[in-house]
Amino acid sequence: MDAATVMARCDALQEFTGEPGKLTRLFATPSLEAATVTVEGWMRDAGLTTRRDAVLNLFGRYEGSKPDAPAFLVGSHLDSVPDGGRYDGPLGVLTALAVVERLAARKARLPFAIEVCAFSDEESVRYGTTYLGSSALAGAFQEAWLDRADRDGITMRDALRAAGGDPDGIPACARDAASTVGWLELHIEQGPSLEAEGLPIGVVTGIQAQVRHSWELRGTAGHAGTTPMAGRRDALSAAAELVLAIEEIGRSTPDLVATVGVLDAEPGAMNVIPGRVVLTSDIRHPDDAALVHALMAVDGAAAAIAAKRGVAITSTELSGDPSVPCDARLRAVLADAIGAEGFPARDLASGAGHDAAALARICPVAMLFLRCEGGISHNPAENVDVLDVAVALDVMERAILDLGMRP
Ligand code: HGY
Ligand code: MN
Ligand code: MN
Repeated sequence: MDAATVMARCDALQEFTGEPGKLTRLFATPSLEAATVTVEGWMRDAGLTTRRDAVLNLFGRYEGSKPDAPAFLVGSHLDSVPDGGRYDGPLGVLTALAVVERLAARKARLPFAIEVCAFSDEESVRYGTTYLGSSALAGAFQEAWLDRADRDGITMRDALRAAGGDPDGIPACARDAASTVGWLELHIEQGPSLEAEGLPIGVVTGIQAQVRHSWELRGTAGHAGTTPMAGRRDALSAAAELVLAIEEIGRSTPDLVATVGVLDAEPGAMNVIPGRVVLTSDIRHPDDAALVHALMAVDGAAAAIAAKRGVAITSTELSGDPSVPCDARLRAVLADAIGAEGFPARDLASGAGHDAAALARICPVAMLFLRCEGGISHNPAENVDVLDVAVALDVMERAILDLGMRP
């Protein structure tokens, strides 16, 4: 399969969305199921043996030279952020499938099987759990996640059942390390470096640490017209101060990024002083200790705002993922493949989280980044060049063949 087909398939998956006119494909929804079924059809057309697991992940297996050989995993995720781009996730799944098709066409006999993985949730939009699909595969799924409710009050357990998953079957999703050779994912860079240097592709050195919290601010609701300004316990004004404090800690701490992406004020009427606010924080740093230090600074800022304003501020950790280094041997194989294709092997750290962070629990992981236009992602303007996708296919095919030859 060539790069143009990969691009056309990314376009085709656009139609599967929960928000007409935008790409919003969330965990355990009809749009995700439709996209997954479509990819499964492409896998079967390519001669792969397919299966689904209890958390709706899809796998397509290409056998190695020996039956029941351990598998090298390649792929990415099919879910998206709200109003997202068409390449974040699907490009990794479809380039993986294209490479396996090429290997099958050349009747490559590898000492390992290859499993193309299409994970059902990496973005964590619906339930706030990072790497849900790959965590189940890595045996790191937390049963408590099943009790989490989405914005409509639907628990993950109920949503999973309704979508054809099996909450009771999740422990059986776990793969053991002995049957897993490694993980390779192609993903758009979601940043400006490769484009700035005129390079189509890069090798990921590692994934930075990230911690996400939900914050609740409780003040006193009141009448906007009759309540004097002095003495108000306005939860939204307190939240505004906390948002700016988090931003300032992000700005003043080298290499730290800090984002408040969601904020809901209650009761949400123009003439009522907000009594309650819930907001989220997403804070990341390449160094685990530096991240812990930054989180302490945020807690300190929250405590000071609470004391000054008489607003109760509490936080709940939603997810915490340590930094993850990519495997040195796999990185070297990828760098050799990029060099053989005539490009310098540029190393890049990943500011974004990826399924590799979960899979590193059971196998060596590696990632390739692909240049993306303007470094734009999590945005419908997300775009890649078909020529770069062609380079990626050649690099991935060469790397997997090389791995098949190396002991
Ligand atoms: O949030 C991230 O870094 C990824 O896009 N899930
Ligand atoms: Mn992604
Ligand atoms: Mn993403």
